[in-house]
Amino acid sequence: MIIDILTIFPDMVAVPLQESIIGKAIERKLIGVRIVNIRDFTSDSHHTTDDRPFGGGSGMVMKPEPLVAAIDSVRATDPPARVILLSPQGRIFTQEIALELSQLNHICLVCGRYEGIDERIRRYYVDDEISIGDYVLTGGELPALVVLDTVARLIPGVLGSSQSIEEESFVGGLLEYPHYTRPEVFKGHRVPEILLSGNHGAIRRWRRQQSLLRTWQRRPDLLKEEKLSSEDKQLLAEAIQERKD
Ligand code: 9D3
Repeated sequence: MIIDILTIFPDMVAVPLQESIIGKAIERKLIGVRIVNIRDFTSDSHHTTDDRPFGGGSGMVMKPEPLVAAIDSVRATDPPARVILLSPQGRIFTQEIALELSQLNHICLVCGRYEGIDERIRRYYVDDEISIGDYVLTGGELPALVVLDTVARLIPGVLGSSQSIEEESFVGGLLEYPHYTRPEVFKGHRVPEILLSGNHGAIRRWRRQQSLLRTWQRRPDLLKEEKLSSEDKQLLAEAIQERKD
């Protein structure tokens, strides 16, 4: 999969991509990431990427010409790309959308800046528009990294193979159970005794119960009655009664 990032702040996205799992995936050519500086597509001596809004008002608008030249430059490369604008007006990004994007061979992430881009670009050059949530950022660069990170880890080989099986169960699934590692006693706080018991059946039940309880407490919107088995319902009822948290 090729992922292009179009931005006027290439330094803002470059370094995070060198690190950790994504850095490894790029090294191993499991994904190809190209950072395209929109400013390289300006033709005036000041390398202008913004201009004042028609009709007046405060703030600036991204000029169409450099943006379109940058989009055309990636459109010219195979395979055909889905051009995605990161914008507060987009559909809210979810794991399901990440799964959808991970099936594509080429995506082009356009990072908006200033008050936004000229509307004609959105209408005639953009295929899809994504927001990462209802809060105000300064531009689309961090959202582009969020989308890239989420999509890349779904590409076969990017994560260890064991994780892919767990993946399916996340979408609309439960929150994780609590994790513990050594030492057994940390500043006087003990690890739950059951995790040291060696009783794997009991441990599996306890973890499932903790997942159910946490989801019920923190994210009741994720708890779909019809998705719970009768054993789940029993475990949850018991946890609620015993305040097992
Ligand atoms: C003062 C400007 N805004 C009125 C509330 C409009 C506005 C324009 C541009 C607000 C933010 C931005 C910059 N943000 C993004 O480009 C952006 C974004 C975001 O702010 N939140 C969540 N997802 C995204 S994706 C791109």
